[in-house]
Amino acid sequence: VFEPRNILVTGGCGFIGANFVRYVARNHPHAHITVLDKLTYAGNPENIAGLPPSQVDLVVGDICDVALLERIVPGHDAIVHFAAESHNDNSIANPEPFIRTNVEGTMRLLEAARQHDVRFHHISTDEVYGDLALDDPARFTEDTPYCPSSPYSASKASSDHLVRAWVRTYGLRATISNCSNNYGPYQHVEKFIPRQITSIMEGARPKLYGTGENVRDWIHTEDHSRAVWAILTRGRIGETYLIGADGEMSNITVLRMILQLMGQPEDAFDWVRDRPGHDRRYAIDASKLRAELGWSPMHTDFASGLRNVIDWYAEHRDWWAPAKEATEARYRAQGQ
Ligand code: NAD
Ligand code: TDX
Repeated sequence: VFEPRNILVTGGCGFIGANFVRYVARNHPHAHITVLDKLTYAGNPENIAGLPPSQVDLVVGDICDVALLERIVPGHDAIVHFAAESHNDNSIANPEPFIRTNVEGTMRLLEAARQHDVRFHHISTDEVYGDLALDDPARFTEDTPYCPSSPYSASKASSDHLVRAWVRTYGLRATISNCSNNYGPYQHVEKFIPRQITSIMEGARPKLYGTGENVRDWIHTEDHSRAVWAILTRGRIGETYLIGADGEMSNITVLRMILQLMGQPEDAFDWVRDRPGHDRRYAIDASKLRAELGWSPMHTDFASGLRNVIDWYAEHRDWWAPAKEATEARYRAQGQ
């Protein structure tokens, strides 16, 4: 078992990164975490506020900044790399930052990890595998061929290939995880679940893309954090692990659950323009992670998870309200 003492977490002020930092601070208090985050529109220092300064430091900066990496990487025994441009719709509107942060940024971190012999864990997505037909019984496994659809998923696929090359060519001690759609607290209001919840809270109607039949495989972000910790500390070097909690659901089903939980009629939403190239279905077979590392999800009741998330957004209006109007303005410009 590898027990990291000084962990560099990139993107630790974003949704999943911040949940991971909070998870580690709570469950592994012997570990010190340095968060490296550029604080883009998606990063918010509030997401890690209140954690003991003896456990967590924030460095505001860009993963593409070689001089900065040279200064802060030495002394860390692990890098957990969450930082990314993460939203498909943004990548369709403007792909450039996705290539810079997700591809070039990952290369810069890999180089720093190689130079200083630091264990590396790369956070990626199931979207690198493309999509499945709605009626296909198959699910993604670690052997599914890469076939990304959007500029975002192509940039994440590129980053995965870079990590593999650094393992094979330079012997970097690295692992990769590809996770399905996360939900939980601190998720940006541009994403499906928080967008709909906060729109209803503002008296606006949710917006469903296309037919609403697209399927996503939902996992609670805390189960993602537990899986990442298991892979970081006990995973085999050079391996990829898929992370998913058997949470397949169509978008329209999720939306109707949100409407019902919030006391709205089930048809109180608008159909809007579909996402270009919209992936139909994602589905994860997490057998390898379950069998090798003994991981299984704790949040298996999606309806109660969703209720907790609705409560969280109700209690944290000050956190999301400042981003809401700008986000909706961007969507309006795209007809979504
Ligand atoms: P997010 O957009 O909420 O957060 C991304 C964070 O990275 C932000 O804090 C942002 O400020 C930071 N960042 C962006 N560019 C940076 C740069 N150049 N230098 C330093 N920091 C930078 O994203 P998220 O949803 O939390 O996703 C985190 C990771 O998990 C990503 O790698 C994403 O591809 C992956 N992932 C996400 C999901 C999901 O459902 N959201 C599922 C699977 C994998
Ligand atoms: O308003 C909306 N209406 C709608 O119908 C939005 C924002 C989305 N959708 C649909 C598109 C997708 O089918 O809901 C589904 C989920 O959309 P997103 O929240 O944008 O997530 P997705 O595109 O599936 O990607 C997410 O999971 C994989 C994350 O954003 C990625 O970072 C991760 O890699």
